[in-house]
Amino acid sequence: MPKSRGKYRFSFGPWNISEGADPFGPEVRTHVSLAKKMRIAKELGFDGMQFHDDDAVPDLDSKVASQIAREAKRVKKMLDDEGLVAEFVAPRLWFAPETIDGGYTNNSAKLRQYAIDRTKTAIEIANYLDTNSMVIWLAREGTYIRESKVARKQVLQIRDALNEFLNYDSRLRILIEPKPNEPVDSAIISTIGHAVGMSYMTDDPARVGVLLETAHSLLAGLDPSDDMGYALAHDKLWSVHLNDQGGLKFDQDKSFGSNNLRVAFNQIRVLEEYAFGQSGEWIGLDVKAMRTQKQERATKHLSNSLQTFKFLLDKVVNMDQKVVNQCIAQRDYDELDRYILCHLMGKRY
Ligand code: XUL
Ligand code: MN
Repeated sequence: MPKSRGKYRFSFGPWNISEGADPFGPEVRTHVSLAKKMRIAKELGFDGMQFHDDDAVPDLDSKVASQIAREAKRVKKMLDDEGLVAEFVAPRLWFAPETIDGGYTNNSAKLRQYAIDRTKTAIEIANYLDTNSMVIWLAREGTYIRESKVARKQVLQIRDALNEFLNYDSRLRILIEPKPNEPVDSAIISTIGHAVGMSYMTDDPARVGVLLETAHSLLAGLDPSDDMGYALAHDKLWSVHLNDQGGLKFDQDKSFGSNNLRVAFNQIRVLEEYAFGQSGEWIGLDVKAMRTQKQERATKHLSNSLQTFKFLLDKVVNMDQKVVNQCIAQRDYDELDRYILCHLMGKRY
């Protein structure tokens, strides 16, 4: 039986076990402590946790450096005790009043400085958690109305901010997570192509890569496996947020493979061809429980996604490459289509 070429390690963030609030209704489940989330991660077979800066140190903006250091070190100890590691820290640049109109691209110089300072604090927290990876989701870097900002300037402001972080910490690696919209109407770094392009604009492109989220590619009308292939061709796909999405709606963060198994299969096919994970890349699952899910069963989105990944990896590894090659040689892609569907459905071909 062929063996998998990839080396897969799995992670999720504390926000992936949530209370179920949405824009139209309040929380429907009670808060689960960080310690309990770590225990759940370990029990479900995950290897690491992802953090927003204030997941690790709540109410960050009201604390002084020594207090931040103390609390971050406590989280590192909790991780150690569970046998988990931190994959990355991401600055939460979309919540504070200072970031209402953007972080690095805010029209106010004082508020842009807030975003820079906050990010430097996130880098410090990453160091305390013993990771040199920082994910930047550019949540509010875009526009609600075009005339409020100048797109070219925004791109350069983001480049300048990234350079400042690269110079601030010589070990830092930055992973840009693009998303085309939500919360803003139109994001300035909206796709993987934009993010890869941005990495080459920085002072040290070797330390700037990307994180691809399935739903974000789908929201841009793109195929996530092709987007992965693009980033992999640049050796810049350093992490993924696997999930799923039912078309051009709000960002749904559905369980991996739950909407379109074949699209999920192809993502793993592309990762496997690259031997993803051999250089330490992670598989993150950025999935949400349905709001209808009861408290005691609100981790199934995580275990389901992990199970689906493993089942589909088995499908990828056991795909009959001879049949595929034959169909390609004969340019009989309708036959290839039939083979793939039979394979996915477990039917005799
Ligand atoms: C937003 C999103 C974030 C990032 C981390 O859509 O995916 O959770 O993954 O900041
Ligand atoms: Mn994400």
